[in-house]
Amino acid sequence: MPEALQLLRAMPAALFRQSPEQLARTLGIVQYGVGEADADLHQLGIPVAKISALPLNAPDGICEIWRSSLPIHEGRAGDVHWRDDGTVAFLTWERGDTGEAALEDMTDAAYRALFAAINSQNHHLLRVWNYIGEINDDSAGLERYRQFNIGRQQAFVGSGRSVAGESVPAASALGANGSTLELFALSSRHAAITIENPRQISAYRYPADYGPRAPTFSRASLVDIFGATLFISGTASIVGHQTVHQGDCRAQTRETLHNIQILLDETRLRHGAVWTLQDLEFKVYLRFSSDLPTVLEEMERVIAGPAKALFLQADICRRDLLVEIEAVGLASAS
Ligand code: 3EB
Repeated sequence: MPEALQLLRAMPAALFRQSPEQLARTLGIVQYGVGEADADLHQLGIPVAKISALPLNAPDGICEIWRSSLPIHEGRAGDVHWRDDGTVAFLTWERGDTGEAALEDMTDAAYRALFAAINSQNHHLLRVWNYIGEINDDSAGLERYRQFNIGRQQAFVGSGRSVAGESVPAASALGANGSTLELFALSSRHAAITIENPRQISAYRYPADYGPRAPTFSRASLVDIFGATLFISGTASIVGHQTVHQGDCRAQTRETLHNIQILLDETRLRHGAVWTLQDLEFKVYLRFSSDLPTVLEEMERVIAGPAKALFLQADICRRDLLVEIEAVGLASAS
């Protein structure tokens, strides 16, 4: 009986102590921060996404490990490296030296490569994580997050994909160091159901105030990976399309968790899949690491207990956002 998809966290050094059997069942690794094990991790032959967002309280870096219980196949196409267990795949875009390429073109190329890899497996795109160097900086008169949105939407359209509604993946888009783009994703043999938040305008319908092309992501995606599995997009203190509680990190955290609770309510009411805030695996991005105690306190209060969470320092795509929270609801292993 195959078990559900697993998500583990470990120090980079611990990855070398995995048994061959554990390595053989590892779909992909995400390494946050920079640590001594950096170069070596690639020797494991597993797709590794190196994300420069800094983990708080983990000076040596921290890794996320996506693990399966089924035999795994490995693949490469262009700059995309993936591992697939027949139901779900972890994919990374591994273009190292992107030199002087404009962000819009780099994003377009990355997404086209991702789509080509996914199409070759007859998979559906479930969830994308995007980390954009200097995300809030302007160049050529346009904020880099907005340039990214142009390139992303262009790749969807150019690849014959819809930029609104059911097939749009869940996503996060955060800042990173340098001028590059770091990207990893999950895809599946099964199509996902997308979930929108009735308190928020769908991001793919945001007005032009937020850039010439709307962001192409859904608020959450729900898919059957040996049990219902929920991917909640990066969620922020946004109501309608507007940021609320500017300058107040505690209130932004509360509003964000409320938005996540609404997504859980929608998931339960429309699709009968039940998670509580206590069940979720969170990833929390803080613009200022000094806000950590405030965010921790507010999360514990709202969640009524300790959250399973990884905290990272990263810039957030709107300058007025201080915190963004994403989550995964895993299927309970039976
Ligand atoms: C928001 O709700 C906050 O561009 O892929 C959250 C998740 C955000 C994903 C993306 C952006 C993205 O608009 C920002």
